[in-house]
Amino acid sequence: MSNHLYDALFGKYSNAKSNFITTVEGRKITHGGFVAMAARIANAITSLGLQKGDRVAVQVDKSVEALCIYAACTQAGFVFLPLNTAYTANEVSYFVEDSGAKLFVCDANKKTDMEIVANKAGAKLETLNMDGTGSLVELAKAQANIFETIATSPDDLAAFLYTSGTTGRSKGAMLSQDNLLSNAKTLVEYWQFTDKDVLLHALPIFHTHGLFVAINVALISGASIVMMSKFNAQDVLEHIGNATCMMGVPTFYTRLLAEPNFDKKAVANMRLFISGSAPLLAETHVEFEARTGHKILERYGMTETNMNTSNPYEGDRRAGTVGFPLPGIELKVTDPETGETLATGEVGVLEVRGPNVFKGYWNMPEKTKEELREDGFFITGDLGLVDKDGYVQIIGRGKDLIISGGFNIYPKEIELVLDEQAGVLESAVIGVPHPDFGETPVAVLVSKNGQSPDITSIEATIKEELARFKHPRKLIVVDELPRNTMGKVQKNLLREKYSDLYTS
Ligand code: MCA
Ligand code: AMP
Repeated sequence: MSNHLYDALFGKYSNAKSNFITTVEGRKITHGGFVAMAARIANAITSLGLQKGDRVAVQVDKSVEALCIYAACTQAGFVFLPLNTAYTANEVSYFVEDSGAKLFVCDANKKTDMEIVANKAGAKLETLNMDGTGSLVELAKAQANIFETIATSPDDLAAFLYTSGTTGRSKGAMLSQDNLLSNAKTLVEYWQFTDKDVLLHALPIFHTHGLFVAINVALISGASIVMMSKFNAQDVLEHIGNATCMMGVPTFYTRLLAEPNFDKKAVANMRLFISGSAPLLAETHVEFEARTGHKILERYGMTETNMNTSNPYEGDRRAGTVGFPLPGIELKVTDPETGETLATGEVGVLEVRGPNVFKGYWNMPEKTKEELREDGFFITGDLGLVDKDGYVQIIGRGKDLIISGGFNIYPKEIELVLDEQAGVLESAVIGVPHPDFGETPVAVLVSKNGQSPDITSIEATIKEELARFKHPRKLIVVDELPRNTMGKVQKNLLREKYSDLYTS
């Protein structure tokens, strides 16, 4: 029976002895071994009563077994829902409940808290730990190495990835099998991946970049992976000699440049460095080329669309641009008020259409309608232009979003927590430049009736409610927020005022 995504990514490898993953700890997994392990996990999850279309929420550290859950979901037609490991139990609770997940897999260390989450959502709970142990793996051990692949159609859902929204409520982006497969196939060709490639994989596997871009591209091309559980510049230096390519967020590249040994000799075996998820500063491009002889290839994507544009593999990779729309993907720049298409060089909202564009937000038809036009164009909320040579430039964001080290932070989510705190009348969270993370959140608070907010207690609440990467780096108390004549908070003025808190 045919299963669009599984057949293309995993099915073709059953029994293959070729090397798929080598971890930096020295563990080796063949393609065939991986497929068999995924089949055991598919059998295990099915034995829990899950059926095609059911959601499997997963908040686990990066491991081969964690990737096998993704493969198992694909084979059995479950919808894979990976979650950032930094999310607190409060945050996770919303995702598990909202998605109606039937199974939630977490680290055994978090089991006590997560049992409450799973029970509240009516989901079954299993565990998987960083070292590959856990109740799910125990259950899988007794299962057969073969799983009868469930037939799917290209439009069947493969994954939900939650992205926060400007209203503070996260939205589950529904990605179909074909959304993922069409994009990965395009990227393999565009970036010329082959089975000779060795991808140094240091990204987390709970987001589009580390999961769908990196893993799917490797699987389609037959490239093998050197897997690190998380990015660390020293580890990259140690293993880059065996790799041919790497994908990273800009923080990876600035951290590597801070290493004196990161030079032409260290990267002699490499053919390609790709950057995305956040803007790469032109100065990083320039410094990187001077140090390594390589021009970083910058591309642009979104959770809702996978990858939209890329600088060329052969041809001029231009700093400050994200290249051209990928083959099969249309991109236009429109007037944010009227929706009219703008001329070359004019700044507006970027809209994209193609087989990569998601199916809408789970249980949010109104939100879907606001962002996904009837003619198939998705309104990205990014502001940019197409220059006379056809290169797309991202100039800014129409949406109130901060990107810190490649993780998205929606100020509204933090403001909602801050506004509830004793002594706080209102708040505004802004992103300010940061040398390591690109941007970092800073909260500006207005005190209520002259009371001074208790910063220590507010920080404790934030810690309880929000993932570490969302914590404002600084809480600043002011008398009032700047507003325009319509009463709207002028965050641009706050950004200007605090722009050099961390850079000079
Ligand atoms: C960790 N911390 C962070 C971040 N990561 N704080 C802010 N922003 C972050 N991104 C916290 C840690 O919990 C720690 O807190 C402190 O900051 C410093 O930790 P450090 O060891 O320096 O951080 P790290 O663990 O090295 O992580 C930094 C990182 C990581 C390697 C840049 O954040 C990362 O791998 N980012 C990649 C994100 C990504 O994959 N994005 C793709 C999204 P404490 O000191 O209290 O312990 S997909 C996407 O955007 C679209 C589709 C696209 O186009 O790709
Ligand atoms: P996410 O919601 O995690 O999918 O993040 C998508 C957002 O990341 C986009 O809407 C952009 O604002 C930003 N982004 C991704 N790649 C780039 C890039 N190369 N340059 C600038 N911004 C980027």
